[in-house]
Amino acid sequence: MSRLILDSSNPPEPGHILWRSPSNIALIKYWGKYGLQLPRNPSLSLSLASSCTDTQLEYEMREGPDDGQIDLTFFFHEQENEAFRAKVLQYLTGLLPSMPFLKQLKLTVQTGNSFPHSAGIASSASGMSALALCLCSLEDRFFGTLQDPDAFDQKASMLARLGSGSACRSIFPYAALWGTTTQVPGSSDEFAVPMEDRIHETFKDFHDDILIVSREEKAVSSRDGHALMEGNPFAEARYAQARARLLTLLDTMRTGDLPEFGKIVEDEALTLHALMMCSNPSYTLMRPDSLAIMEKVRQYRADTGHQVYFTLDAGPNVHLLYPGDLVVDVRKFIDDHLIEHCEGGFVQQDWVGEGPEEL
Ligand code: 2P0
Repeated sequence: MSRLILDSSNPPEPGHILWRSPSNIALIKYWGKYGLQLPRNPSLSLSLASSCTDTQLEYEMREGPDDGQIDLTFFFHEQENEAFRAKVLQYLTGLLPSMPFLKQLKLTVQTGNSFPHSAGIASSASGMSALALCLCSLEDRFFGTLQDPDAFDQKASMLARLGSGSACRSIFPYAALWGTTTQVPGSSDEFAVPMEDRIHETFKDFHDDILIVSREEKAVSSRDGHALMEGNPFAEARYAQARARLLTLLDTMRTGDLPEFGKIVEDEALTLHALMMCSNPSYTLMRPDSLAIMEKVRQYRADTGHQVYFTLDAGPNVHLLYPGDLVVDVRKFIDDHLIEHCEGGFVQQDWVGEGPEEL
C-alpha cells in the first residue's frame, strides 16, 4: 500500500468533516476479546437512531518540523476535555503506521452526544464510530482511497473496532454482525458487516426504549469486564453457546419469528449478567429495579400477548424491544408501570435507525 503522506509543498486547505453516528444494542453479546480487539464470539446488534454522537474533525496543515506527535485539541459539548483527549490521542497514535498523515495536521475534534451525559447510556459505540467515519472521510478527501462505498464502510468499521469493539457494528443501517460465522459469507472478526438484506421488515421498524434504572458510572469498565472472561470457568461453553444462539437468531430475524427471537434475546442478556456474577471478582450490575422491570415485562407479555422483550448492556438499564405497531400500548405500559423504576423517571426513547450520516 502506498504511504498516505501529504505533500507539504502543496498543503491542503483547512477544512472540516462532520459525522453523526448512532449507538447500537447487542442482541447476541460480545463479551470476551483477545489480541487487537478481536471478539471471542460473533455478535449481532440493532443500530439505533436517537442515541447518537455528532463528531466534527477540523484540520489544517501543521507548521514546523515533524516531531512524530499528533497535534490534537478535544472538545466535548464545547468544553475542552483532557481525559477524552488523552484517550483519543492514544487511539490516533496507534493508527499512525497506516495513517501517517495524521501527524502532519493540526486536528481539533468537537464532539457531543444526543443523550444526557451520565444518563448511564454507553457512548463508546456512537463516539468511536463517528470518529472512525471522520478519519475515513479525511483519508478519502486527501488521497481518494475510499471511493467505493463498501470499502469505505469496511474500513470505518475496522477503525471503529480498534477504538471500541462494539463501535464497529454502528456503521451500518438497521442491523450488523461482527465476527466470523459460516452462516454469513464475508463476515469477519476484523469488521462488522451489514445485515439489512438478511432481516425481516419488522426489525426495520423496531423500538428500543431505554429505561434508565441508574445514571451511575459502571462499577466495572468494559475493558476489565472483557478481561475477566479470560479466567471464567464457563468461558469456552459461553463462546460455543453464543455461536449456536446466533444461528437460531439469524433464522428468526429472517422469518420474523418474534417469540423465538425474544427468547434468545432475553437469554443473552441474562447470560451476560450471569457471566459477570460468576467472574472473579464478581459484579452484580443489575439493580432490584432492573429485576422488577424484567418481571413486569414477562407478566405484561403473558397478560396481553404483546411481543415485548428486554435486553441489557453491561449495566442496570433495561432496553425494551418491540415492533413499531405496539408503540402506543407499550409507552402507556411504561408510563403506568415501569417509569417508577427509572431514576428521575428518565426513559430514552429510541428505535432502529438507518445508520450514520455525514452532515
Ligand atoms: C456488546 N458490550 O456486544 C457488549 C454487551 C456490553 C455488553 O461491547 O473494550 O465498550 O471497547 O471493546 O465495546 C461493551 O464493550 O468494549 C460491549 P471495548 P465495548 O455490545
